[in-house]
Amino acid sequence: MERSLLVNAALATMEQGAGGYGLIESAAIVLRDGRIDWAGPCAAMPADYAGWEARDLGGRLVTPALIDCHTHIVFDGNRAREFEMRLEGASYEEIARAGGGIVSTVKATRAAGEDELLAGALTRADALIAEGVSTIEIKSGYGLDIETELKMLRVARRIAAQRPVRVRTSFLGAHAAPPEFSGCADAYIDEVCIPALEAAHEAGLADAVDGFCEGIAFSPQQIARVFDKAKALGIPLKLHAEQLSNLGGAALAARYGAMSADHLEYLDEAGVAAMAEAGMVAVILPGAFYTLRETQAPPIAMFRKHGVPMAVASDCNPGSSPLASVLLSMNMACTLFRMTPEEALAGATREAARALGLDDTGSIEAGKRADLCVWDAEHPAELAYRIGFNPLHERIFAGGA
Ligand code: DI6
Ligand code: FE
Repeated sequence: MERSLLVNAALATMEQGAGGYGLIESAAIVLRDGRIDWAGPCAAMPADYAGWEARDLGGRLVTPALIDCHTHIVFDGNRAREFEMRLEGASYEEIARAGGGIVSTVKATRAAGEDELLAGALTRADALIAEGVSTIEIKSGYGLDIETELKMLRVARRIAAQRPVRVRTSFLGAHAAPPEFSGCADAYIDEVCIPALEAAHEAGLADAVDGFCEGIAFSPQQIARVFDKAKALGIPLKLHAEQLSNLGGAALAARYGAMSADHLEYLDEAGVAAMAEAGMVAVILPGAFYTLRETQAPPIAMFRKHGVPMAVASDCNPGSSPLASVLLSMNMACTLFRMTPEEALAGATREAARALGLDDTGSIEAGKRADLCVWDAEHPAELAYRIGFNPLHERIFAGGA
């Protein structure tokens, strides 16, 4: 039996309903076989644990480990030239329509060997792990042919075999129409996307299905066809929606019972209400908003009003969010969108877990996985407040180092 007793910690349990951060001063946490056995004030610790050897955390802050619930970290190449073009005045959409954007990453990703792709993805996974991330959601969507979509998902799975981190995959075949299907998005959905989804499911490579519902990508009708197939296969859904315009993507996702809709800058109140009704999570991605110098912020006040939980993630990708930091995403969510540091931390822990359909992580509670961060910080607001500092003292993954 693997067990440990951590004492003299300041906990931010982030437990639902505990109120705020769920702060517990002078706390102890008992870890057993990769799970949290007990957490609470040292003074209230059950006598059964009293004989255990204790490790003193010196009063440090302990939170649930961070969860990055929206990334595209498996890709090859980079898009620095597009960054320059945008600075010279071109828009993200113009670059995409001229054959740059997602399609340029598709070319590089198709050409890369599996080991090469893995090596690149590991550098980004390592950056996330170094700041306390325990679970990373990773999307396909830079293959856009059956073989390369599967290759990306296999690489995503290999990350979890090579590093102490949990990976959840999302099949994102409906990310863009590849050049060979330019102007024939419907044929791409039928001939590539749906067969690739079936193959990914067959190989156990798709924990969820995602899509990009946008003028430069797919219409709600096209996304609905992918969702129909995913539903038939019993795979949970997510959707990139209302990032650059309002096509009713979030409402479509709500009708299909999706776990989350992501981005959402252009969402209106009817869409927020539809998400609330369906019990969805709004995944807030400030890295893309910042990189594209967008001006319309997602409707944070309306999410609060309608009780839609908000997650925060990096959207790490080579085009719209070349950002491998959840801490900076949290800071941006506060500074750019006026989320509170408490919402930002909940968004990168409890609500991120919810956006992935995981009920065994994201808060410090008996029975949850022992995925924790020990920070050189006194108060949890410090995590969103600093820029470019990494206060992580120690990451505990499944009870171990
Ligand atoms: N929205 C995004 O922000 C990323 N994908 C998406 O659907 C961007 C992908 C890229 O530009 O490579
Ligand atoms: Fe994305």
